[in-house]
Amino acid sequence: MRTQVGIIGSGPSGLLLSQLLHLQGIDTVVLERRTQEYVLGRIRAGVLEQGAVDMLREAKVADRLDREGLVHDGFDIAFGGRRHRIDLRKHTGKAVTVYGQTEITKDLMDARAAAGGNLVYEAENVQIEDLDCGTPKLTYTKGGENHEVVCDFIAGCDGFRGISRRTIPDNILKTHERVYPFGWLGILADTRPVSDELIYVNHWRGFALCSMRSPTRSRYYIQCAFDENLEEWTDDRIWDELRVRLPDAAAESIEMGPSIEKSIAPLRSFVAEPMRFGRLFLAGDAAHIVPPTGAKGLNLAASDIHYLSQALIAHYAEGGRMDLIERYSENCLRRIWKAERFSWWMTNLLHKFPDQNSFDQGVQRAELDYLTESEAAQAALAENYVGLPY
Ligand code: RFL
Ligand code: PHB
Repeated sequence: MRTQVGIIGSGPSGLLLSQLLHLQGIDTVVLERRTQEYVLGRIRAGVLEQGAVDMLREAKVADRLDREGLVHDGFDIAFGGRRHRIDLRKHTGKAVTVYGQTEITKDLMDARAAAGGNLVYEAENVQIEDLDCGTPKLTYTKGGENHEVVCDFIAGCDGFRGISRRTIPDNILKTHERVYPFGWLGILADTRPVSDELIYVNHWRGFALCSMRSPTRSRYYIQCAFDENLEEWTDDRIWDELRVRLPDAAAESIEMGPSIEKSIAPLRSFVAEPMRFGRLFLAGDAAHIVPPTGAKGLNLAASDIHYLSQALIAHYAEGGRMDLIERYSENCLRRIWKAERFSWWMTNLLHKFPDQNSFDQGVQRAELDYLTESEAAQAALAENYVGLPY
């Protein structure tokens, strides 16, 4: 098989890239190692910056998002039993949109299928070959048969555990990492969300987050040990622990119900650079991870794809133009490091750290107090939360 851009991974990064390139007449093949059902079953992000919404509109996959997405002008931070609102609209003139990653993935998959896009699920043992020549190759196995795709470029959109990043030689790739000593236990339930807006909670027993997917579907998280055993968390135990951490009025009014999904996610900050090695590009979680506290992971994937699609479109439309391709890594990383800083800061602000002493607790409390008293501090938080410019 021959294509212009070979894409590994059918998460939001890979699908969005494939769709944007398709709209400009550029041919892609997407190789995904899982089944379509598996990819659609993963419950992940929920909060979109305006930049990500604009990208989905540009990709012509935003009809349902525009109908069903919930526009949020603010969110609450709770500590010491009280809630404090951060007014995103007042401080930035912008808002965020709550719309599940699962829905975005579905909308993109439907659009690719309607356009006859070449998406191969259950592609096993995907390998990148001949990266040092002008036409690199993707090889894979499916149904016991070997296949190969000859490409002009390869986009590694295969997430944190994919193979693309590992293809870049050790003496070229630099990685930077922080692993946090806790995880998030998430529960999804068909119950009315406890609040119209998100509530991020700092509590002495650990962080909690009240989020949602729709007016009838709630998503809640509680901080847990990083090696927590999910089996030990019955629904009742999760609801009890969540209610202990919420301010009283929220704890009393929360609607509980059976979970339709439960999972534990570790928290990590990670950056790999450079994000290009010859004709191979890394995008999204393949290149960087943020702890979910700032809701930046999917949004960073969207901004990477903005830079990558622009570079590839300019290359094909303008006689092999290379400057945007050469600046891809640098352009992405400037924005990525700012989102890394913000996510790390928000994680430190809101979580209980096992080795925190009374001094650390005092500083954390002072930072929370400062945030509620200072318009400037709220404006800085709001500016980062709605998303820095591309
Ligand atoms: P994905 O979504 O991981 O997709 C990668 C795809 O590549 C496939 N793959 C391979 N395919 C072929 N061959 C191989 N060798 C392969 N190896 C892997 C995988 O099967 C998969 O389908 O990466 P992508 O596209 O870069 O998208 C990134 C986002 O998924 C991620 O950043 C967000 O989900 C992070 N995130 C959040 N981001 C936000 O912007 N806002 C949020 O509110 C938010 N909340 C979250 C989150 C992530 C969470 N978890 C579980 C990590 C909440 C949670 C709990
Ligand atoms: C979610 O709804 O899954 C969500 C919302 C905000 C975050 C992280 C996750 O910061």
